[in-house]
Amino acid sequence: MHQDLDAYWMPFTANRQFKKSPRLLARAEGMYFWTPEGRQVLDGVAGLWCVNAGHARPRIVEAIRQQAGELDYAPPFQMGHPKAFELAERLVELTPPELSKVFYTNSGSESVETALKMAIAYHRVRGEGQRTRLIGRERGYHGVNFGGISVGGMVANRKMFGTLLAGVDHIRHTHDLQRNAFSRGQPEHGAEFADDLERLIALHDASTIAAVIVEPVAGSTGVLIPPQGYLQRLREICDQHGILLIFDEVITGFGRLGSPFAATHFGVTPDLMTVAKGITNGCVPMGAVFVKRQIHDAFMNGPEHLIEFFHGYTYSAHPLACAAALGTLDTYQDEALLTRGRGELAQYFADAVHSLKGLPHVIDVRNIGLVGGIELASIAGAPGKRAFSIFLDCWERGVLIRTTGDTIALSPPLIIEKSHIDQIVGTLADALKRVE
Ligand code: PXG
Ligand code: PLP
Repeated sequence: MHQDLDAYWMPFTANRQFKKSPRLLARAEGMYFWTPEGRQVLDGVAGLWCVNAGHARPRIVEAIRQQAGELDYAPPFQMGHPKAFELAERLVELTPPELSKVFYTNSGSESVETALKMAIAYHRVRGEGQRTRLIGRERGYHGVNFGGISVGGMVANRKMFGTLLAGVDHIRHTHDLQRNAFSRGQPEHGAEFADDLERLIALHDASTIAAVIVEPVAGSTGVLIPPQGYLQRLREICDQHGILLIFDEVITGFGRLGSPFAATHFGVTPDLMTVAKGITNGCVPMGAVFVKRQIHDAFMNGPEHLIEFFHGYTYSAHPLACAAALGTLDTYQDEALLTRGRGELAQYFADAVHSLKGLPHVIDVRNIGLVGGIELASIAGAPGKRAFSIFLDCWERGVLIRTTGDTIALSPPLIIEKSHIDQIVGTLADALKRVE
């Protein structure tokens, strides 16, 4: 390899370390990547929590190929194309029935910005323009744009970027190792963490608060699974106070938990729901915001010739993305992938990840659907270093995992078989035994 790596400033990457010993992927199919040298690497993280149907699936590839030759681009403002409408109808068949309107974006970050703007504007069109505050949660991840990092709760993503959005506050996170370590599925303790919202309501008054945004299961910040009853309690408090509840389902959407969405999985329906990633199986960038009909309808009151919501992207409803999404939904349907992460396979996955309990440095194992989190004790003074060593070791031995801080995250494609689970967890176990 004599490729020049200089010009590309890589995202969320230790650029200098990477360029000294690059990790390149050249091809992918099914559960595997291949490096330019032809080394096979098992994908334990569905790319970046997005390739839910596995790589290079024929119906998706063919849909994109055909679309590129048929309609490469169509302006989305004051114009439309058939697949954008077809996709919307297909999508809202999968969501809780109340979430029956969909607005397209190009990423999770854009979905979050869109949902936050919709929430504030919704109150304004209803004559409650004083409801402008946004409430996020500690250890939340909502993408990297200004709204998302403002409501987000990861200090590294926030501290470099000034004062962020005004009028944002955060409820506490739900991580409680002392009471909940090594829980299978939803932890038993901590529904009362939702009551922290009452504290912020007492401080700011409900009449100033537009919305609360949370990830039903926090992914990027280390696989934090909601305690039993927690999401129900958040929903109740929002309802009592006229506050909109936004679920950020960028990771949990499209089958990750063993149901189409976390909302369907937990039986708690938010007012708005953001998605991305699995909507196109990661093949073409796309995101979306689902909203309740009454939220959409609140905007539909002015003269008919006027634009109702001053928001949108050049690439909203991009034809290639719509085609990829339709091919993706076909694939999910053909293979019943959106519910594959429950039942026997999820049991097997849960048993496998929990078998890591007792290995060196492991202080917690968490799981839900086809998501696993393995939290390690940090090396004193070097947080994240131990998990990153494990990541490098697994990569050398042909398994791609993901780490955040000292938590290892597993989120394999939903087509995974038991033999792949054995390989991922076996490789991880060996790495844990070797690591300093
Ligand atoms: N919300 C949530 C809940 C996410 O997980 C985003 C918004 C932003 O989506 P985009 O498409 O703008 O990246 C995400 C993205 C990780 C990791 O390693 C997770 C994400 C992105 C990058 C890394 O956990 N999730
Ligand atoms: N910046 C400039 C100068 C633009 O003209 C546009 C869109 O027309 C944008 C940014 C926004 O780009 P996008 O719609 O792809 O988000």
